[in-house]
Amino acid sequence: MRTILAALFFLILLTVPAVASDQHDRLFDTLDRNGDGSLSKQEFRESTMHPIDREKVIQLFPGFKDSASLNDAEMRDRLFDAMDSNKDGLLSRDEFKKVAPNVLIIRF
Ligand SMILES: [Ca+2]
Ligand SMILES: [Ca+2]
Repeated sequence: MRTILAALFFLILLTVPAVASDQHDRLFDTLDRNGDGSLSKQEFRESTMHPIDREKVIQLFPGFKDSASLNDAEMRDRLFDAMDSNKDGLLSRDEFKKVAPNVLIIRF
């Protein structure tokens, strides 16, 4: 019995991140309105149904310590630039999934 419980527990541990990742994929697809596989700044601006968790942003990007006075749209633009690690002006799926789940309040 105990073995079965342990096995179940492991199964749950293995499944949960996969499910979350799948949801983040779907969120990315929802935001990618023109379906070109990357998010433009405009597409990311429209993700306002997922508010920014400012404290988490500051934890991840210390440069945001002075961002308290920014409004939500300005914050989103600046966050976009911070997430765009290869600076090509677009968020790839990887760039998005690396940061967005930590800094956006995502309600599925
Ligand atoms: Ca797009
Ligand atoms: Ca990029």
